[in-house]
Amino acid sequence: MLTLHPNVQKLNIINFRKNNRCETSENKMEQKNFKRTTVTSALPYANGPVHIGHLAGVYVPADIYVRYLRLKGRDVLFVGGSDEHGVPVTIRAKKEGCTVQDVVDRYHGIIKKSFEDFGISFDVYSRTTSDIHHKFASDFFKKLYDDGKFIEQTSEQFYDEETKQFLTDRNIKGECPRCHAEGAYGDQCEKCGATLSPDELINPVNAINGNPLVKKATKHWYLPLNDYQQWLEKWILEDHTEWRSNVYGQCKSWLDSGLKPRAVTRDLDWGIPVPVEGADGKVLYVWFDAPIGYISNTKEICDANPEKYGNWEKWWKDEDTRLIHFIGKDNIVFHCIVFPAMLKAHGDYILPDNVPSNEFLNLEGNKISTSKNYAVWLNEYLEELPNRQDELRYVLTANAPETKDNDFTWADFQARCNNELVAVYGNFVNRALQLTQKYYDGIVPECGELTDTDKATLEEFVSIKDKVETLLEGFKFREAQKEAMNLARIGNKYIADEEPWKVIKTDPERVKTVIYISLQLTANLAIAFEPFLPFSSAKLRKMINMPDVNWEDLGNTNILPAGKQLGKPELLFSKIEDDVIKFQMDKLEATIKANAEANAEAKPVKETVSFDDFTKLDIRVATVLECERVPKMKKLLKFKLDDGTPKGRTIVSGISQWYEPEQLVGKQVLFIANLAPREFKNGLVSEGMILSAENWDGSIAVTTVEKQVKGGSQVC
Ligand code: B3M
Ligand code: ZN
Repeated sequence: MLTLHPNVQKLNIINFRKNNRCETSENKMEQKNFKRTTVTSALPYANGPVHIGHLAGVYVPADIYVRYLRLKGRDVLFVGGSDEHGVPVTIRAKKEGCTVQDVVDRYHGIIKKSFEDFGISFDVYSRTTSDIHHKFASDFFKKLYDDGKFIEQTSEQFYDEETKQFLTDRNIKGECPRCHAEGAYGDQCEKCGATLSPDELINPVNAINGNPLVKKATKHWYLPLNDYQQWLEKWILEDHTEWRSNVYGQCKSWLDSGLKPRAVTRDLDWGIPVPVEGADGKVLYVWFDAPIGYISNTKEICDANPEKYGNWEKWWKDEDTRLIHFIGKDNIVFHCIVFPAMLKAHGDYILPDNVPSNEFLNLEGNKISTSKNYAVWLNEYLEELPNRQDELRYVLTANAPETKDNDFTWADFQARCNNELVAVYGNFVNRALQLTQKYYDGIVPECGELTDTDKATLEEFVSIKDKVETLLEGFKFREAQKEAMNLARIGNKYIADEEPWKVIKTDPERVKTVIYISLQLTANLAIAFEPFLPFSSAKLRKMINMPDVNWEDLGNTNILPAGKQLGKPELLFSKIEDDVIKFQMDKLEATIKANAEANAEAKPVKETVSFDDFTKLDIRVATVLECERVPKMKKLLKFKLDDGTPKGRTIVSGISQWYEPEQLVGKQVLFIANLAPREFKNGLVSEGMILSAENWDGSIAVTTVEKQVKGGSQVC
């Protein structure tokens, strides 16, 4: 058996790491020789508090990335702020019966505090109502105007003669031309999801007061995106093939359908006045001024703190600066097409090098909605689960919607906290530190002879740095965090296998080595988790008396030298009890119920159909022979029906939330017998549809017949 002094061992292992260095981790930053990175994260509208969807989609990934760059000693500036213009804030003010300024002041404060509370480590978090921003955005527009980069166009737009106002798309409501739901907006029907223009709405009215609308001519300035089409095609489709496929795909589809001029001004009384003559009552379109907010906020912090940040221009105009935008998927077109075209038109600015955009996070299977109050609000979370920021950061990253929409559920939150943070990471660290305390008065023991298991364990964890770095540089935060947790798993398995609490009775010398190795692993965990879980890393560093984090120490097997006095051990994480989860579930259910009650009026009757059309539908009765859940498709129930044929019929229905399968066996149900079969992703085919009624609260009841009939009987 080979014996190594820890220092020799350290050298060997560092060599091992160098030799095994994975080529791909030679990151882009080094290849391109960027000197610094400007990281922006979307400016949330100050029309409500921020929720877990915001955190998961944008702010936690951006923060992980920035913390990592800082730990690597890179020059980085993290820019955020509130988006305080646009229609959403004005709608909120009308709803709350206060001024728009009141709304943005209140929510800017709440949002800023939530970000601070969750450790989102902005260098600057400002607002688009600041004087600096107003001047900056106004000057930006003026330069483009003076340089002839806009086209002026007069068009007919919807106008409310009583309030003497032109209405933006969002402020117009009417009947959806597709699904005929009432209350569709001028830009989108929330019921069927169709993207609309106000002209398509049936009976458009003012969404605020219900007034009828007329068409009236108005002049606006447009950025002719079509002029940038070719340049954008090359810059994105050829030069940025490394962008995430969701981002690249969305850009490609916009480019493929051909870009058109886009209005950059609006008729509105809230926003930045258009700085040219003849533009009274007009303001810059919110999507024109908001991204400029990234630049003006940079200017604000640099001007206030030049020793620390230098001149603002180096963060936006120097080719050696790498610009990264963190956003959600609904913002892709603005950050990849519109804003770059604005920057290009201006001419002085660098362009984003990457735009890591996430998909959406759902909540318990439903869409998160600010207007429906259906969300986990960050400010409320911290009141109800105090000091559990890292638990939420952990679960949101573990479930990050990086490549597809994902679902947050409280059951998963509890399971990940208890089975991973508490049972793996926390448990390992606690054992290592408590045993050090108990056997060695909290002093790191000497490392003795290494066994094969020791060596294998050490070798496993020296590769962690390369793995985590490669993943973080590639914006794969979910995988990167998984690697950090794997390190904890290695430690947990090691200490459980070595059982130092038993060995102490027979071979106390051996225990010193086991504890020594466990403590080095603990120190590595504190470093590896630092970008992801900053609060618990700080707590752990205090426990192991390691005030500074040196990222380069990751993978080092001799961080805490023998003889070092450690701090007092405490539990790193504590269990989430069932009552906490129940409280949250009850709260969501109460919101769903309140929304359902508010929408309880009967739905309008659909378009009349002829008797002939009606008789085309073949509705029949069947008896449920079998009913079961479908693996991996949790909304579905699979029915085997007696439909009067020898073969029977299989129908799949999305009603598992409302019935246990056994409740339905033996029941007679109505179904459509001549509906085209539908195939699900897993190959399952549904041969028709069971008819159900939707109750006022959104719950579902299957339809049945008043007395038993033969399977296959036709409804007439
Ligand atoms: N406020 C939209 C949003 O919150 C918008 C982002 C602006 S980023 C410049 O999704
Ligand atoms: Zn619709």
